Amino acid sequence: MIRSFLLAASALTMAIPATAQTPAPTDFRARTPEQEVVYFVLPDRFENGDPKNDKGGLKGDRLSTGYDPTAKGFYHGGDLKGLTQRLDYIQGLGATAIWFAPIFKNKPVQGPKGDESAGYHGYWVTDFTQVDPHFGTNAEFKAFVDAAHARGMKVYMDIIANHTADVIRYREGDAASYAYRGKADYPFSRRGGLKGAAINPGFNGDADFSPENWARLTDPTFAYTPYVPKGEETVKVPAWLNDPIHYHNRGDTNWVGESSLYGDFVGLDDLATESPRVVQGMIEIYASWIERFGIDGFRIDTARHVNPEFWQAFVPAMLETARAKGIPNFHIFGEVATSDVDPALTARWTRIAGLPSNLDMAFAAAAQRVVSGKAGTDVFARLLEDDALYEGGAPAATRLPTFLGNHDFGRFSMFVKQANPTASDEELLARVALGHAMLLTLRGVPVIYYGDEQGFVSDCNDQLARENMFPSKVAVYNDNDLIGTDATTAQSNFDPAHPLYRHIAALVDVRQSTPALQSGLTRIRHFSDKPGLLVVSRFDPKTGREVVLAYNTSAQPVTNTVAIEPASLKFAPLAGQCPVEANAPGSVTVTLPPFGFAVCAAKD
Ligand SMILES: [Ca+2]
Ligand SMILES: [Ca+2]
Ligand SMILES: [Ca+2]
Repeated sequence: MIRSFLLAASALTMAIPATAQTPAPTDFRARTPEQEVVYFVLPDRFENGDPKNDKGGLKGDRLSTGYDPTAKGFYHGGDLKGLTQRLDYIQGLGATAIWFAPIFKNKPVQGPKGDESAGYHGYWVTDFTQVDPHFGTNAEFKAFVDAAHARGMKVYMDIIANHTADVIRYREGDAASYAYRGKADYPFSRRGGLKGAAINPGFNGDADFSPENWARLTDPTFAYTPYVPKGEETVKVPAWLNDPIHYHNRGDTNWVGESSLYGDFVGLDDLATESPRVVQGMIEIYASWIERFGIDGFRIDTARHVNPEFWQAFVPAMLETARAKGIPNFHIFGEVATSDVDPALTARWTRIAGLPSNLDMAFAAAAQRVVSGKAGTDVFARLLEDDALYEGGAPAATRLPTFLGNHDFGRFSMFVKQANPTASDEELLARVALGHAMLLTLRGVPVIYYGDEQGFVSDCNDQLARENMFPSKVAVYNDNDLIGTDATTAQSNFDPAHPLYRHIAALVDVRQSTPALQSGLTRIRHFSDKPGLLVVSRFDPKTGREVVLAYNTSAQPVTNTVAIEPASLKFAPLAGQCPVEANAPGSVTVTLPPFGFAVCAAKD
């Protein structure tokens, strides 16, 4: 079995000739966002550099420490020291920037009795000013950032302003079911609903952002009666976060309408992000990480669950702080989550919230459908045409972080496998490789989800898509059949010889030596409503020279004539099988094997 994997692997790599790589700007600060290739990692699941911090300095069983390496929902021991030790591996893949899940101090364990899990993912913050002891110390974070910078690599922090850990409870109801209480039935002006006593006199609603107005909101009991349980009164840092007045306190979100902005995410305390105190507090928290550590960007969690006006204030403050620190190309990208091919949603949030960029959820959804053969290549054509919707238009779309799968939705290989349950290992490898070829050559900033380059295949989404790179003790991970290797997640998987690692590294070389693939705009050339050929052109931003990109999403060979620029008469193959010359000015014939792709640069 392994033999055929290796044959497929060498075929993949052979398709891409070695290129003379243009050196990246020696000053990494000078690189623009679209010049990066991002590697996204969950520190808990990557490498354990220090077993002494595995329990975060806490004592007791897993419900106290959060540590249980046999359970998918608990800490496994990975940390910043481990991440720092593996920078060679990450850089060897071609990544120029690392985005890591939040490393702020979390509530170690939360959830209803019998259904607890740990903050190993980092999204349950209590102390926004320090590193979680499971991951190390602030000094170890500095060592990590400095080590990355010394290699010319950038560091993107994952941040949250929508909520804190679940600490606040309500006197009414049951913690497992705090139903959402909306503004119509529970206005700010009455205690506990329309029949309640008048409270907060003069408060003009939360769309009046003036400090004078917010000074009149003094009583947080309009919907529920919030309180902080004994022993947790000062658990949040900075201290202002411990006062329930700074939260929405309307119960759990049902993800629709008003509750999408105001509701608690399964209990996570939803901040009143309309309040000028909260805006100022969050600006201070995150400006401090830029100032103290000189990081290079933010990925913003749950961005669409915060009112756009918050981001309109927050984003310029962060960019200004970064500029003052000598970081001119600070990148900010939001999570506007959807599993639909819905670029309008992603684009809308660049317009209403002033977010410079958003994770390209539509790209991931399109890649999952198109490369797995569930949809025609027309889905990608439509996606790319909709680039005009973004604030700043198509040039802004070149800065969207694109991805194939992630820690929430599941891995790309899982979608491919689900759509092709009887596919051979060779076919799965070929489709996954094709997906990565599209990710690394189409417009956007490619984000590689850690482990994809080792052929990891998640069983499902969320916890099941967060396998360990270091030896795992989780049974539901270790029985997975990884793509392109006979290895399992029970062993260490930092193999630079894995066919997908080599495939990605080779494509990154092509991308980094071809400016058209970084910031070039796109012209659609060929697509259909069935699996088959997708062809687009991208253009060198300085010379205007064309690069033709072709992908075959079908299991059959394809040949088609394709319209191109009349000036593009001869081609150099940067990857795959390219035509030598045009048929006539304005026409070329593209031929690709099943699941093949080609990157063809017009030349003199
Ligand atoms: Ca550790
Ligand atoms: Ca919210
Ligand atoms: Ca809560």
